[in-house]
Amino acid sequence: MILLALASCTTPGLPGGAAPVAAPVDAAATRETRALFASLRALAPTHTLFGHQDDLAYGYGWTGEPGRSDVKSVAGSYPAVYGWDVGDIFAGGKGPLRYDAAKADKLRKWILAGYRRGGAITMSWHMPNPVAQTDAWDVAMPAVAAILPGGDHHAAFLTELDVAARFFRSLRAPDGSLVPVIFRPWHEQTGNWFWWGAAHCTPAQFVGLWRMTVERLRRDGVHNLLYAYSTDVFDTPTAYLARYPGDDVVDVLGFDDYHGIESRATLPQFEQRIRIVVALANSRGKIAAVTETGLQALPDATWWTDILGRGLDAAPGAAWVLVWRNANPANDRKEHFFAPYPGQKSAADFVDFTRDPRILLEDELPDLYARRR
Ligand code: BMA
Repeated sequence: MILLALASCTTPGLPGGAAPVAAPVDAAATRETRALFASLRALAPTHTLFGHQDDLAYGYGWTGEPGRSDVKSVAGSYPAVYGWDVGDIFAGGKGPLRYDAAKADKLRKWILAGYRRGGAITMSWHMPNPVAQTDAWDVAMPAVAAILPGGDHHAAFLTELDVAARFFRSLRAPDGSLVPVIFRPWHEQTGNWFWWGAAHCTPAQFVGLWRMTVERLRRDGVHNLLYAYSTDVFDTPTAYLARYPGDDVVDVLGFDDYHGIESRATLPQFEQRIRIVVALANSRGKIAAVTETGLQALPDATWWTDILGRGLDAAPGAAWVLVWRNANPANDRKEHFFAPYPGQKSAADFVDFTRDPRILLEDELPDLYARRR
């Protein structure tokens, strides 16, 4: 049983400066959202929550089976963090974003299920290129300038944010509380594969995009979000912060890293990055996290303890680590999975990894939302 001393959640003073305020950036954040922020800050020095993208929706060899989860099938518990994508409230296919009530309803149910069991929810957004109306990877058509104030697509873009806002506001649990969501928009912006990536807008435009997003969601009455800044790989604190939108609009300092975590040979890169992010987060009163990682198809039987566990050890302080989704090869990409399934060669090592007292699955979580207080 882990007891959280939420009151002691302050940060040591910065040398020569004032201690950063450790609270969500949204002064009107809901009670549960504030509690989640405080809980993750309190846990992070000693515990890392384990997360998995799309965990409840499908897995290796199955789709849409209520209650099923590859993480649970292997390790006996659901993950502590559930990753989802805002894109899943829209109909698939090219063209303008079309809200799909049935898809949104499914997603809402999975989100509520995880929240009711005590898990944390994080959402990325692979938003299709809003000018080309294609997909998030369409970098041929410049889009950021067009959606900023004064751009041709500004008004249409705000309307799309409003749809996301309505979805966030609809995440109401039976106890009346709104599910806090760690929102991770415009992720991997240090890379060039998304239309919001480094080669496709200036740092000032990126910061403008971020701030416009936060302001619009607030204007829309959304107060159940923590905002996660989530780069791809980087080498220095300066590179990490190159497009940082500001301490007043970011709660979580995260990074996505599929490269440094590949093997013993690359691990020093991951270790360097986690040290940088944990130090920056602590000095700013923020939460540090490994917002995406994984080894596709897990060909290394001891990857969990030998590589990921070792990497996390380099700098204790990541509040969570999330691995990417387990595509069902029957109807999706082949061998595109990042958590083991029963019988997979790294399954036993995954169990060892999750048994480490520092790594938390859902059944080991304290009350993240201060429900009993
Ligand atoms: C990628 C892959 C794709 C997927 C996308 C958004 O990394 O997993 O198959 O469509 O993320 O979820």
